[in-house]
Amino acid sequence: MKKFIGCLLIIVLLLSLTACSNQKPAEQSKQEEPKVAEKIVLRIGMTAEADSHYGKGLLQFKEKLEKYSENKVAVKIFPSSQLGNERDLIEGVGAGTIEMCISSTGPLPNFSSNFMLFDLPFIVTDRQKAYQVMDGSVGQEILATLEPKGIKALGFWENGFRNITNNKAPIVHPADVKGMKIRTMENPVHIETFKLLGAYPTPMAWGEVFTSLQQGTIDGQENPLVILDTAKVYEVQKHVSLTGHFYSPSVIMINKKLLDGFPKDIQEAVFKAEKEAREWERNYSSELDKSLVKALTEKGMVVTEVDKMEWQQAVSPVYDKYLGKINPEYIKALTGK
Ligand code: EAX
Repeated sequence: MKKFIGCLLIIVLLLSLTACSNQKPAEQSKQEEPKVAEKIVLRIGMTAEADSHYGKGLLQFKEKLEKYSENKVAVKIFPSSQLGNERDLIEGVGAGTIEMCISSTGPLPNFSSNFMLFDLPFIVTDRQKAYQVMDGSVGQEILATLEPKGIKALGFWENGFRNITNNKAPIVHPADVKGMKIRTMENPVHIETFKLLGAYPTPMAWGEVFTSLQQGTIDGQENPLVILDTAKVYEVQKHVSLTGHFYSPSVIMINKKLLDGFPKDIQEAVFKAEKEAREWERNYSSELDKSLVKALTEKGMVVTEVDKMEWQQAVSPVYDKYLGKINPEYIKALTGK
């Protein structure tokens, strides 16, 4: 019996020893692993100001993404062209020198001509309809055309309906812009539209516009009311006419390779945060248009109402030149025609 118990003890001892030696390497390799994965830092550049609709929308994106990723991602927002103008930002995101940006669609036809759909004057009259098309298959198809440039475009946000400002006199009729030097975005359809009206369109990056207006090298420019307010355009421009001639969406983008390399849960967090922030930003932007007429008047601007039908007729020949260059299915989705 004693012998038997002795043998049993030895077996138990041996078994526990092998168990120990089995555990050891596992424990060792655990210790060698890096303790916490490095935090992902996403810098987002934009030309608009921190307190603009983009800026406030990006704050939503930041808060949500940091939360959904359980703080594995940190978002850093760079407003006021700090990381460059819109063309530089888009190029930078494609090349991977900047992780993310938000840009108006203005310069995007230089990267993919499909974006010209939104540039035709008065093509968007109802923003809800525009949101539907942008979030639907047409919009997603257009966004995907940036992928060969190394860019994953996450969604369309809103810049807004653009209105003409100038320092000379109230612009009421299309003929009033004749001979005026008007800054436009670097966009072929926009340039053509102002040429047609007899103005001298001056394409220029946003970061140079304030000084150019101040020094009088240009007479006017065009932008949504929120930009006039947040970039303090009212300090250098007296008149704004509510032409709403172009609808200006914006696109939030991320370097594609970077996104593709993220673990699934981080990718999901990016998509979820973007979608929610997009909805927030659009709501905020559309609400703003109502209150800003009063705010800008109080800041010294003279706000002029115009007959939009008259403007629409005056710029309609632009369609003859560009309709053939835009997918007719896209036009149909947006206008029903
Ligand atoms: O993206 O360049 C422009 O006029 C844009 O509307 C502005 O920077 C916001």
